[in-house]
Amino acid sequence: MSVTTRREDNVGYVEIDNAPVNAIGLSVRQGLLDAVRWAEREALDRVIVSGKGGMFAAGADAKEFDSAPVEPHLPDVLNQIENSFVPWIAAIEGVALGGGAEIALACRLRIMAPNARIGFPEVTLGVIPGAGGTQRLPHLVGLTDALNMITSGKPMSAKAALEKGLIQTIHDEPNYAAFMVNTEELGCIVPTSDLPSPPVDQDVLNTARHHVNAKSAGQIAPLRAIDVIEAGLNLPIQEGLAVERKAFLELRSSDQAKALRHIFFAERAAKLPNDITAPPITLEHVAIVGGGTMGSGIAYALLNAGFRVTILENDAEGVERAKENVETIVSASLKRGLISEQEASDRKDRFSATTDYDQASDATLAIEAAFESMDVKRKIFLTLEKHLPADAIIASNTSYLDINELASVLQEPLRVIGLHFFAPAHIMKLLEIVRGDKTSDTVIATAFALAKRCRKIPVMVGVCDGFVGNRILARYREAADTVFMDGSTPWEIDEAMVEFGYAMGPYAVQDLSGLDIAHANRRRQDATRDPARRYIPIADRMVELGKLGRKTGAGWYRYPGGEGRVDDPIVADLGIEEAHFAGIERVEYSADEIRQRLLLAMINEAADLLHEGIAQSATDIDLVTVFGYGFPRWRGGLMHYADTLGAAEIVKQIQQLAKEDPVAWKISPLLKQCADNGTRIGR
Ligand code: 3H9
Repeated sequence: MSVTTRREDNVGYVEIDNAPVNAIGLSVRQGLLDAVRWAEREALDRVIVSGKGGMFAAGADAKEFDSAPVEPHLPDVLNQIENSFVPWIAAIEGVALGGGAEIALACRLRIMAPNARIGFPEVTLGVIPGAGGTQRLPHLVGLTDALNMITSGKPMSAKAALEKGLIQTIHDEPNYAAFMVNTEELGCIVPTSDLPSPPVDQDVLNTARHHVNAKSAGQIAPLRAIDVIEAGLNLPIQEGLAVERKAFLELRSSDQAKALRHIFFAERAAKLPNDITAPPITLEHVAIVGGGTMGSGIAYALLNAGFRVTILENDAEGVERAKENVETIVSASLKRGLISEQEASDRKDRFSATTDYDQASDATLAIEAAFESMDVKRKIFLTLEKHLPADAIIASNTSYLDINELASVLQEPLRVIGLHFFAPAHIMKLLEIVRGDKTSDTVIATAFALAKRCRKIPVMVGVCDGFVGNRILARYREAADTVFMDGSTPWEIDEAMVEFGYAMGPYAVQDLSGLDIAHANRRRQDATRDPARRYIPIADRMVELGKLGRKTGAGWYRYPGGEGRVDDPIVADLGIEEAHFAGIERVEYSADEIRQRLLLAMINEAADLLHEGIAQSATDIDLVTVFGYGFPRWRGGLMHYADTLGAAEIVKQIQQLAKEDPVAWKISPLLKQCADNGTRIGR
């Protein structure tokens, strides 16, 4: 039974019981409808609806969205609840999201536990509220707040919901508070739909549209939500609901909604592979070597997850810098209201920084986050081996280097793993877990357990230069530089990729991270680079000119006075010059041609990663590209997007490009295979 009913005196208790999150699937909808009839039959004086397990309801069951809707539909069920002569009260603990929040709107009264949250995250799944959210919410909170809540998808606290008029009461025990409501007063409460609509305000609607265009460019659902909310302001409720339902059903089967559902479920399915059954070791104290930006970000991520953390540094200056870095993150989190004073001081108590490795002698995990040099990292590994327990895990945060080579310096290479965090490590959700040839299952299981505790998305990858993410990134940048040298400007390339859905193009991103890191990498790769492969020297010239990005005031763009960004004709000239030296006749690429080259280059590389077994699945590549590299989430990740093009079409286009440069555009065998067999890459 997904909904249980119980009667006490004249009060009916209806409990949604559909673990783990009380998603509102068919059986819940049917159960709620039956409960309406039951309460009326029993002539109860109220129904108190709640969710089992301290969770009201996480919304409609998104797993059902791939099939045709089945009756009873949620909007009809909620109409019945709202119009029943037995008034319903929502007693909300945990979260009331999407359809869950819509159940609450159909009730006469909404009571929330102090730490509960309520919201309409539908746009994050590419849809809009489809069971009255867009129509009833403005009646309670007004137009501006309804637009904010629905277009942002962000849930709000009980306190905010009370202030906005979304709920009437906050109580530690919502069920008890609902029981105590005076029957006569309850009878006088008007159904949400019967409250007056706020007036149409074009300024407010325009601001919302402007905001959505700036924040969620390319996404259909938030704009559609505004249209539907606007339509409802002038329509009787049932007509407004019909407009909402039509838009919801259209969006539900849209490509964007499919892509967003894919990522939603992929994120939750990122777990330890089934064939690894070894239990993880218990971690309590973690040592981090290096307290720079990356090391201190990792430290804070671990402090947040409840670990004791010691940063190990070379000298007193390094110790001070590490302390300052962590302190800065703690203060910023406190200032932003992400943690309380108590939580901030608790994090500080669990943190230390020192030059004395013996202070980490009981650490069961050490993560090296030092300078990207094999020699430096080898030395650190040997020192850690000397000071840490013999079974402690020794991990490297390297972005490119060979984990097997690093592991080989230790007596027990099975204790070595790569933990590739992304900067800023306390914010970015992706964690590439790099499995070395000898890494033990226990160590892998512990890495996945660590990721879960830190609320990161773990993706297991194999050893190669750059693993999954940075190998694709290198190919993306190479394709961009080639297009630049052969005819475009960095700003044209950036604009084309922003139009595709990236928040920033490849050149603006490099200016943020600095051009020196990629430069050092290129020098490391000089010895092994395929001499037949075309080399684009523009980035090297940028470094020679001291244009290292924002930190030097100029990179691919100029940043006069540290503010704003201006296109730099000197940079554009570098492309023209290098093309001239190489005897290349430059061409003008359209935005579509730019996108085609950059995206196909990434897809081809990603297919090679799958073919070589470095990536375990196409979905893993989707997670890496979305959560580590800014690929638009609403396109579902690189390989999900590739499947919308189809392997045969991709191969055809690459074959065309290969006529210009057969080395750079060597088709991945996997793509060829999928094209020949007519199969999806994401399978
Ligand atoms: C909607 O409501 C449309 C309506 O307006 C109109 C209808 C007509 N469906 O996240 P977790 C699963 S659209 C199906 O790890 P947490 C999830 O896959 C919906 N399954 O837990 C996972 O499964 P597994 C609007 C769902 O504690 C398990 O539950 N609602 C759904 O970290 C645990 O999930 C949303 O967008 C779902 N809706 O976080 C809310 N939700 O164990 C989406 C979760 O097999 N959900 N699952 O891996 C969330 O934000 C989080 O899950 C929540 C819990 C905060 C609730």
